[in-house]
Amino acid sequence: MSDNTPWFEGIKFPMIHFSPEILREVRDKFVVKDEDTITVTYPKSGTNWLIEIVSLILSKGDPKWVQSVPNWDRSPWIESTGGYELVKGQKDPRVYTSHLPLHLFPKSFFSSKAKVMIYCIRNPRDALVSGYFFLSKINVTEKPETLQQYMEWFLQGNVIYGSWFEHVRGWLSMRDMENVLVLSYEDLIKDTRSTVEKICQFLGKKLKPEETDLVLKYSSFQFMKENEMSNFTLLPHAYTTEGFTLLRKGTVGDWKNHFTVAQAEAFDKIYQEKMAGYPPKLFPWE
Ligand code: PPS
Repeated sequence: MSDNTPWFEGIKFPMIHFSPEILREVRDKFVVKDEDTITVTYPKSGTNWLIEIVSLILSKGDPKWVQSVPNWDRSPWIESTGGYELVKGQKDPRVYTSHLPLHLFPKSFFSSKAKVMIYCIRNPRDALVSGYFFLSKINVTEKPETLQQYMEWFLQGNVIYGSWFEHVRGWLSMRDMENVLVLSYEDLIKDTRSTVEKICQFLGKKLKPEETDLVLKYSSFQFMKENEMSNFTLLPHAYTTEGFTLLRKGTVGDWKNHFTVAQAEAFDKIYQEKMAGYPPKLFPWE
């Protein structure tokens, strides 16, 4: 399976819908426009939740859009072959998504201040556990056989989209820019309303309290889990295996149910080394 894996600039990508040619074109030729709204995350950090929230903010809480159009069409992944075509065909203002690390992101983004980007981080331990269960049941890259094996790959950056540490370090270097809003999955869970209000303010959208209520209702874990436009059940069956689910648990700290003490210690050691120098309060996890 790994033989079909597309690699670009030393980073591994999913086997389906990705090619080095498109990745190069996206980085070098795609023109980000001032009106674009872009959601960027390392995989398994709340991407689809944010897509749902942004979609619902744009429709002022009206669920028609999120209940009739798949999330990957509402906010396509720019770096995928299909997503790239969709984004190029979108009417302004465009809304799209990316998991790209900073150095592979469209270069044109960096030449203007007017675009808006939301970058969402998540405790890498939870992103790891989420990724382990997800990738064990989807045929897009090598399937990990055990959590230990996936942890080794994750810590080496030998996973799709590369190292969590490099991704987060790269994008956090943009955190003081006015056009970049850094959020966390943990804050979204802890105080969803305040975080949604923060996003509205950042996007310059004024919602009435009852419209915000609707955003919260239709982007909730339960509604998303049941919405086939948002829960990935529309993926072709050939891509997935029994038990596959995007909305698995939706909680903070699930890693504690899966890491052994030795794994937690080994992870911590590498985390401390790789994330040295950041103010501890920047991250809403220990
Ligand atoms: S992907 O495949 O990389 O795009 O996945 P991504 O959407 O980034 O992350 C999937 C995890 O986000 C959780 N999720 C939610 N949590 C709470 N509320 C809502 N509404 C929600 N939507 C998605 C999802 O359950 C995955 O986390 P885990 O820990 O696996 O449950």
